[in-house]
Amino acid sequence: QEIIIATNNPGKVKEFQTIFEPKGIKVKSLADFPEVSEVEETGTTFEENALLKASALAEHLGKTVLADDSGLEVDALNGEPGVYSARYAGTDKNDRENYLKVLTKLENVPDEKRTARFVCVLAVVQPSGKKHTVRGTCEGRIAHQPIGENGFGYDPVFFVEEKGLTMAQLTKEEKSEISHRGNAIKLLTKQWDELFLT
Ligand code: ITT
Repeated sequence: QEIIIATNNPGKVKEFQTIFEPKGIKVKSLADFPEVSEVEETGTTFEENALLKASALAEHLGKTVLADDSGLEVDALNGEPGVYSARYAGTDKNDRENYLKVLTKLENVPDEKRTARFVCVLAVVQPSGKKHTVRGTCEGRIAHQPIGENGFGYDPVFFVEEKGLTMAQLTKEEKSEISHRGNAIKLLTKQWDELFLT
């Protein structure tokens, strides 16, 4: 069994592997299909972008494909960086530059106003054109400085209340249990048989 995920992000691939490989499901990503060119994420919602990415690859391969569009919503920044999370500090910038931009913008914001959430929308598109999306979230707060080495993206500055640690201090397994991506996968798994085997 295998699952094809329309992503170029190695951090996401690792997390999908953490969840699917123990179940004997092999995870393939865009790295396995170098002939496929990148899709422009022109949508204004996570749903739109996830569907854009999944549809393009499903059409190309003639197989059922999953895509993940995700990001960080900071309440004090009116939901920014949102769908622009991957390129918040600019298209040529890295994860660290992106989260430092968030920290700078929140410099004088007190703890109780630093609430935020990670959002992950998973889209499944079948060759028949049948489509479905699910949305998983994870609530937290923006830390005052980066802590931790694990994960990717904004994990070092995302403080998870119930653990008393940042996302980047959790192991892959601990993160998957509580993360937006883990929650979205749980939802999708629950609905899978009814959606795609009928
Ligand atoms: P693909 O489109 O190829 O999947 P991408 O990195 O461009 O890769 P997105 O457009 O969905 O993907 O952007 C997601 C960004 O949101 C990602 O680059 C991180 O900055 C952030 N993000 C998403 N999930 C995250 C997580 O679990 N931990 C930390 N940051 C995350």
